[in-house]
Amino acid sequence: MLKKIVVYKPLPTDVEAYLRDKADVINVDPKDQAAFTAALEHADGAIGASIKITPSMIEGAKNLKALSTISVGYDQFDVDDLTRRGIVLTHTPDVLTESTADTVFALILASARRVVELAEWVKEGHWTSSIGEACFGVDVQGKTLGIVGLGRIGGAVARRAALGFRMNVLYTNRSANEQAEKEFGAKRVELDELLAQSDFVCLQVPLTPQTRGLIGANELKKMKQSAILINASRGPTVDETALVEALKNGTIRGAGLDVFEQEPLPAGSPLLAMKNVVALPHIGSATHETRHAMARNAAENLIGALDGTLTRNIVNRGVLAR
Ligand code: 8YV
Repeated sequence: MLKKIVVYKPLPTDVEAYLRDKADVINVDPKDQAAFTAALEHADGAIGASIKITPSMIEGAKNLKALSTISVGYDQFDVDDLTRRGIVLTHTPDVLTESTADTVFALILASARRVVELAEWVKEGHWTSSIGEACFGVDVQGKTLGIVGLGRIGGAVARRAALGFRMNVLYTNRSANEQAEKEFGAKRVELDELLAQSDFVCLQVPLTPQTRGLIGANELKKMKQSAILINASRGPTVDETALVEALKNGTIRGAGLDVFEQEPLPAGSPLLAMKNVVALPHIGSATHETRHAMARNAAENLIGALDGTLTRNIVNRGVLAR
């Protein structure tokens, strides 16, 4: 009998066709939580993204064997609970590394050179004579970039920084990244030293209980007054209230943000009114090519997990040992 798969995010046509060829596919809109939970009750697997899946939502899902998230981050899941239930969780690292590193660099350049602010200024008709100091930004090349969390994406950011922009790279990580040290001259330091020395502080950590609120008022105070904070990881790694204060008081120069405590960013957020903030709508991996590759990868992960042939992209390998 064909396996039943719940699809809770629209998929590219060819990816959906691939799944339909191998399984019974049911599409649901996860905003209708009752319908979503009911569909999961009969499912062997599910694929989607950007929705929290709680233990109570899968309590009745007795056949569920695999969940496939179309993302590298898996903070939407209670991984230990899934492991206890014998449900494999798969994700999509690697395919999004380069486009996400591009987004990080776009934020670095846009914040330093005030690209968004000045482009708006031109469109509003203010460019009436040759620009002066009031429109100047700060250099990126040759500066110090501090990367908090040097994994796959952090490594791709370090490569752009060192080889493309001749930046000095500092980093923190649970373990040393020998490749980045050798190839990009990256230097592993304590967080305090990274904060004190970097011109750009870039967060590249997953959201875990340990990284929630990692950058708060104390950490922002340790940064240079001329420094810029870049976050394209997860919003809650930064205490947003403390960040707003720091940006208002000139504790730091600016911020380039792709992620927020609450997404979409509420219309009343003070960040929206700040000239020294570049705010993007969580576009880290959002290119046609990468989003397609992620969907394809996630679909293959799901089929592989359901037929027991998957060997990579598994978040909770512990399930396989059971
Ligand atoms: C999106 C991401 O959140 O991969 C991640 O962890 O943050 C993103 O690419 C989204 O889930 C993509 O569908």
